[in-house]
Amino acid sequence: MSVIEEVATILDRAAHDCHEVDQFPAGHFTLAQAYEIQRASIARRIERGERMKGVKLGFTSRAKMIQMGVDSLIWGLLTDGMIEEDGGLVDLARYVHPRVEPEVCFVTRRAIDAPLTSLEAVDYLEAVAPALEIIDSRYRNFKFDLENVVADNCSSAGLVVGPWSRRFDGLANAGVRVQFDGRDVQVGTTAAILGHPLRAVVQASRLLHGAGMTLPAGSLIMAGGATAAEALRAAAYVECHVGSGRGALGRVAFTTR
Ligand code: OOG
Ligand code: MG
Repeated sequence: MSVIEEVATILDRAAHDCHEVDQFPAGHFTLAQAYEIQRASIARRIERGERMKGVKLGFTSRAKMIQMGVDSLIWGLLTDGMIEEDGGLVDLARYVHPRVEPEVCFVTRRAIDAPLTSLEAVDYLEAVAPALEIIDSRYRNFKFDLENVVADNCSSAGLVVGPWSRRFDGLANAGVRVQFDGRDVQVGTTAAILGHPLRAVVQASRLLHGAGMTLPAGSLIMAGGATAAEALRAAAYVECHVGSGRGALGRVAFTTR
């Protein structure tokens, strides 16, 4: 078996059965192979009936880079099997050691098949929403280096998307607040995401182009965590507000059990 298939099988099984595995030793695979492993593990999910839903970016904010000790932009693939309902109940038994982070999610209006500029990006988008990403590294103690986290599909596990709107103007420097049971656990701003969350769309378009992939219309693009991630615990009401006042993007929430 190739290293791609070997690692993809181990990581897919860990995600599917909710157990931790050791990081692979440095040099076990290259960064380019890590992206191949990511695709091979997604292929297994597709074989089980899941559908491609879009892409996510990782380490688009300093807060995330510092928390995890990785300072390169990364990207992963999203499937419908990862979607949790806004306002719903999230069963932590589906996860290994989940954390939550505040994000902004876009849905595309046109297929993205070429690198876009910031000016063009909005034309390709249908809507934007406040979102919460539930990340869940399959590696022991949530510890990894760049190659390992990419192979593990950038810790992708769950996502909760709030109400869609076309308030792209309100995105530049909107306050971001994550609360557990009404108490702030993380606060930040959307400006922490590459200076402006629309830059995440630009970056996604470049990365997709580099990988020879087209993102179909109707796909999600998760822009990356604006603050450090927070460990989830059972029986918590988790809420995220993005923006305030009339231009606010709104809120998204779930309860854990
Ligand atoms: C890797 C995923 C990073 C983000 O938004 O920066 C990510 C991790 O932190 O486990 O999703
Ligand atoms: Mg994220």
